[in-house]
Amino acid sequence: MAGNKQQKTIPTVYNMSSSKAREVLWALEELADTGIKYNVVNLLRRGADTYKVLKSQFPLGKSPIVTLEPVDGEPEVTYQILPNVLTEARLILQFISDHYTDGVLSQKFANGSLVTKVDNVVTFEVIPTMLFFPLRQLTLLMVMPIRNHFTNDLRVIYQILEDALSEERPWFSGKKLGLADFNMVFPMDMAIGRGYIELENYPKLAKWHYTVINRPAYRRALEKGGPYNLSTFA
Ligand SMILES: N[C@@H](CCC(=O)N[C@@H](CS)C(=O)NCC(=O)O)C(=O)O
Repeated sequence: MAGNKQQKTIPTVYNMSSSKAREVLWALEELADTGIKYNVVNLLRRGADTYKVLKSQFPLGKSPIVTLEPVDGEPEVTYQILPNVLTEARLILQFISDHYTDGVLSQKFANGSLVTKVDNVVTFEVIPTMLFFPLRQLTLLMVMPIRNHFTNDLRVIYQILEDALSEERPWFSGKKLGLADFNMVFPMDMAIGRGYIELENYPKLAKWHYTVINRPAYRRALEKGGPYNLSTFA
């Protein structure tokens, strides 16, 4: 991400383990080299107080949530619904781009389709695990065709993503890393982590993901945010 702006607020990221909040930590770590400061509150998905803490910041109680602390005692600003509180990963990333970087990062590719389909597959996989014999086995038989239907649907999306990348435009944001890339990482981490993609069929997508997960800022975000396991959701 390009440049730095004078930082007027210090964000605190409420980061639940194995959640989309990691995208936000990655973006902030990319900016840490330009002097941007932030705090992180780590919460375990299955922690006793996790949802209480999240809901104390925003009633929906979903991760990520970001609160903003003015640097020079400026008055609170309502960007969304509550003063100095941000929610929704995509909007948080947009705020980071608008407020902590020089240039407005363009959002050339929406992750909406991918994240929705991946979530559908996860939902149908998780339902049987919440039941006991014999319902678990019966439900498994019922939901597997639906799960497979969504997995097949994903192939079209992967191909669109594959075709969007090239030597000249190695990032979803274009020539340079940007918002679209931060938005894409969680659903791609999930698709790869849960085995919903045959990466060998999508070499450009595979290279994009490999490049992302080997960036020092992404690695720092993994260290700072604690557990990030999208197959067990620890
Ligand atoms: N649309 C929200 C979704 C946030 C969301 O669903 N977060 C998940 C983790 S990735 C969560 O908090 N799940 C806990 C739950 O649903 O109880 C966003 O993009 O930030």
